[in-house]
Amino acid sequence: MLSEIKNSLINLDIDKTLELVKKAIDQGFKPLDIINTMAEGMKVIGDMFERGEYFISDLIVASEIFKEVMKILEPLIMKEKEVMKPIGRVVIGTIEGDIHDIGKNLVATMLRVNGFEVIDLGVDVSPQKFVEAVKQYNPDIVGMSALLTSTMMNMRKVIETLEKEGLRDKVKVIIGGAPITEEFAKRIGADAYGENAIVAVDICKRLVEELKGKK
Ligand code: B12
Repeated sequence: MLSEIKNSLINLDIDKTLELVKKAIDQGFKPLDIINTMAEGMKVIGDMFERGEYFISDLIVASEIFKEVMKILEPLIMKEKEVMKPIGRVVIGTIEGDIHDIGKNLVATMLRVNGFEVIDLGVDVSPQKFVEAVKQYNPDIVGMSALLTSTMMNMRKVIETLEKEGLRDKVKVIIGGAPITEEFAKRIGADAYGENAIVAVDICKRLVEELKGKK
């Protein structure tokens, strides 16, 4: 069933993908497993784009399908959310020059489900906008997403701007996105790298604890 979902996404067949996702839910498949399958499919589509087998218009269709599927899955995931005092506050956004938001949205959803308050600044977020949000919302964590090798260096600019404004010690910084690595995170002075939305939750919990320890 999951491989059928992946294939119908790769074939850019929206009707079939939505039908299969609904069927999978009825059959008891976990929303998170469906999301992981969809993410694998997106990777294949990206590779096909790189090989010239798919065009930008195909990527747009694929992301629309992903978003439609998330409209079905998100309420199911949110239902599992426990009512509790927020564990911490996260300001998140896709870095300047970059409009990819599927992964960033997934991270925001998983954090919310797990008790974080999330302020989502959207896409193409400038260093100044990140800094203004830190001043306005006083978050524990700043999360940044980048999908392009040409934009990932803008993450360093955000960290530098936070330093200049004297805000760097007040927040923890976590970064992620397909081209990002642990090594890159260290190099630009981020506190953590999260490979996917699931591990991001545990890392953010740890970062909040570390921040509390400092206060
Ligand atoms: C869909 C897509 C698009 C869509 C985006 C729609 C949208 N609303 O997001 C559209 C069509 C708009 C698009 C445009 C472009 N794209 Co594009 N796109 C993709 C594609 C196929 C999938 C991305 C995706 O959604 N993946 C699914 C999600 C779930 O995975 P994810 O984003 O990696 O996120 C997970 C983790 O990385 C992590 N994560 C992500 N963010 C964060 C943040 C934090 C804090 C943490 C902890 C974790 C985390 O957790 C997520 C969930 O587990 C990728 C291929 C790929 N392999 O990534 C190319 C890809 C990223 N795109 C690429 C390119 C080149 C472009 C364009 C420049 C094309 C063009 N010529 O115009 C433009 C750029 C526009 C811009 N300025 O941003 C290249 C980048 C190459 C490079 N090395 O830089 C890729 C890799 C395709 C390829 N193989 O060539 N694209």
